[in-house]
Amino acid sequence: MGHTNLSTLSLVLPLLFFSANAASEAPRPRGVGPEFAKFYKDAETFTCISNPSIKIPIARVNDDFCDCPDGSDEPGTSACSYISPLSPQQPPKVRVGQFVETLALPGFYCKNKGHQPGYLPFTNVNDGICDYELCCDGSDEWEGVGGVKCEDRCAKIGKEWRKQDEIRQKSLNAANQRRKELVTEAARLKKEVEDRIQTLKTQIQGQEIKVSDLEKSLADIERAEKGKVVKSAGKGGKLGVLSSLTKERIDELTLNVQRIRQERDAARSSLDELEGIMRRFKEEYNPNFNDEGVKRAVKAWEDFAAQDRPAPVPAHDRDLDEILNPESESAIKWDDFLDTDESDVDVLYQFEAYLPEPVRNWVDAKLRDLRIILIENGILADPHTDSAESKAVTDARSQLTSAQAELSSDKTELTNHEEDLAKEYGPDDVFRALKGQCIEKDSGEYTYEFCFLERTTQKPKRGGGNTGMGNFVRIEKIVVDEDLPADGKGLGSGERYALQYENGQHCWNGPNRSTQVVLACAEKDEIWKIIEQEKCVYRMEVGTPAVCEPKKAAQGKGHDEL
Ligand code: MAN
Repeated sequence: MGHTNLSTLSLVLPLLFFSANAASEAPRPRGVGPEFAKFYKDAETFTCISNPSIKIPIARVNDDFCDCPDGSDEPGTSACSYISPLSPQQPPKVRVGQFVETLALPGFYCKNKGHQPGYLPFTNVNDGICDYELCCDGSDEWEGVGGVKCEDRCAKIGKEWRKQDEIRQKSLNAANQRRKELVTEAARLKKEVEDRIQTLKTQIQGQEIKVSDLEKSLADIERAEKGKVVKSAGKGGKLGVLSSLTKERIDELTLNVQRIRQERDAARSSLDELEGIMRRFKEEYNPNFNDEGVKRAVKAWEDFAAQDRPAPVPAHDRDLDEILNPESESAIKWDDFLDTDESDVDVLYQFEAYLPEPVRNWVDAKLRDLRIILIENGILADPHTDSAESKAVTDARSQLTSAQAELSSDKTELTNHEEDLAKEYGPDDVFRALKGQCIEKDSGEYTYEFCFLERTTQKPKRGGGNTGMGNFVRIEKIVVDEDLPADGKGLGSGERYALQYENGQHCWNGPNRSTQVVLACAEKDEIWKIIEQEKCVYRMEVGTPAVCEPKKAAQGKGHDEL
């Protein structure tokens, strides 16, 4: 009994409780249930229940002849059994304009003392068969048709039924208890999601502020960096460029002066040598030879020597020595200009150093701002345009990037949780507690697996890959009408929850596999049956406490409608 479809089984016996005042009422005609007694009170006349205009003498009640169109004058015989039975589940089919009468009574009332009273279809009254299932007291065969005599078996049947009912009730209670636990667990899981959403929302608020602070901080650092001067020659402001160019030019000129001085010294020594030669020539030649060429040469030399030419000034040479000596006092200290952290503007505004500290700070800040404005407006060169990003900027950027990544991952998680909260999780959200839980059953060549709200799978027993039979898409409510098997492991009749799984593995020459999982109340999660309704379209029948309905089950033992 442990795995019985409990809510359905509780409706198997169409039994009624005795009404509290049944014993005090006057005796009723045969086959009349206590709730219809009031229609049979008049000692003279009977009024057809559904057709009050038709009245008959009381003697024609149960005279085995059908007088009333609703059969209410024959509660204890089968005389009116040809009339459509009163069935709340299957109302009579009525064609437009056609009046089809239905029975006013649910059937022949069996008192079934010692067990539960019940109604038997009128066709079964006096048909020569003891219908112990519905009429354990045998009162349906009161006429003894064909000599049949039905003993009263209610004591035995009632005892057995009560025993079974106790087991059933225990199982039902256990199922309901399990369902309660599932609902509690589902609520806890839902609360967890809600709490996480709250945490994420607060976290996201904080992260948004953090990101905007870091964005601002990065912009500030980038801006401040623009105000700094680059050390390398030629890249700074205009003064830096000028210094660099000047140094190059002066180095070049110095080299040339050195070279020209060497050439001058060489020329000077050649001239001295030639003058010496000429002097000796003049002193040593013989004027008596009267050589015209020699005379002309001596004359030219005398003229040359007589010319007034400036003598070298030693002071000029000293000046040149000074200029060419990089170690001299007056040499320019290029490193002071080129190898400095200070910007052009800093250099220009060294006067700050003479100011009192607060004023100096103020002036410094203003000057930095001014420099930034000048850079941003293209008046001063931006020293950083073609240099690598500074560590401060890189660090600020990486902090910003990781804060942005955190924010975006939290936002994604929040969206997922919010979508989850909006999802359908069945009555009392109960399936939330079962999501992802799987059960299996062997059937034919395969083991079938069903996972709540996730997927269904076909696993070949003789090896090979699994086949996806669909992924969960939605919860549906469907009406089923099936005979309940003796062990109760089936759907029975009524509204049932069904989980629809679609888009499984594609079926060769067919659709993508899909599964409808129909659920009915049971004490434990269990696959009862798997059918391939058409090629690659499957149906599973599954028992689970998740779909038990405590209220209905507690009323349990009768037709709800009576
Ligand atoms: C496999 C199984 C069957 C299905 C066929 C269709 O054998 O999935 O259930 O009918 O493929 O080719």
